[in-house]
Amino acid sequence: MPAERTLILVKPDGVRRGLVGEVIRRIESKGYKIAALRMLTADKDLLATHYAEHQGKPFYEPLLEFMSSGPIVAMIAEGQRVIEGFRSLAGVTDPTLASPGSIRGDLARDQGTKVVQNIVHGSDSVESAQREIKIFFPNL
Ligand code: D4T
Repeated sequence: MPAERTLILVKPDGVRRGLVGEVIRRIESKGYKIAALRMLTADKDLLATHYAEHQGKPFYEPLLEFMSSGPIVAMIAEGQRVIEGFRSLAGVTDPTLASPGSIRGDLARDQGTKVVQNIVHGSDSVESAQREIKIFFPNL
C-alpha cells in the first residue's frame, strides 16, 4: 500500500519555546518520514480556510489570533497509518489531560488563555490531510 500522508503544524507556542526539534525528533524516532517542511507566519485568510470547521465557535477568533501570532512550522509526514499514529504521539487536545509520554502531555499545560495552546496540529482523517496539505503545500 502507498504510504499515508498527514499535515503536521508546530504552532506558535511550540516555535517560541524552541520545541521544533523535539517535535521532529519524536516524529522521526517513531519511524515516520518528513517529506516536506516549511516555516511561515500564517495570515488569517489561510487560517480561516484551515479552521473552517470551527467558524462561529467561541474559541475561533482567539484561535486565529494565536495561530497568526508568530511563525509556525508546517510538515508533511509519511508512513503507514501516520494520521492516527501522529495523533497518538500528540495526545488529546487538552494538554492538562493529554497522557504523559505524548507531545502535549509532556510539553504543554493550560495557560489560562481563551484558546488551548497545545504545541502541534495533526490532520484527523485522510480527507482532512489531503485538504490541509493543499493549503500549506499547494505544489505537493
Ligand atoms: P488541532 O486541530 O490544532 O490539531 O487540534 P485538535 O484536532 O486536537 O483540536 P480541534 O481541531 O478540535 O481544535 C482546533 C484548535 O482549537 C483549540 N480548541 C479546541 C480550543 O481552544 N477549545 C476547544 O474547546 C477546542 C475543541 C485547540 C485546537
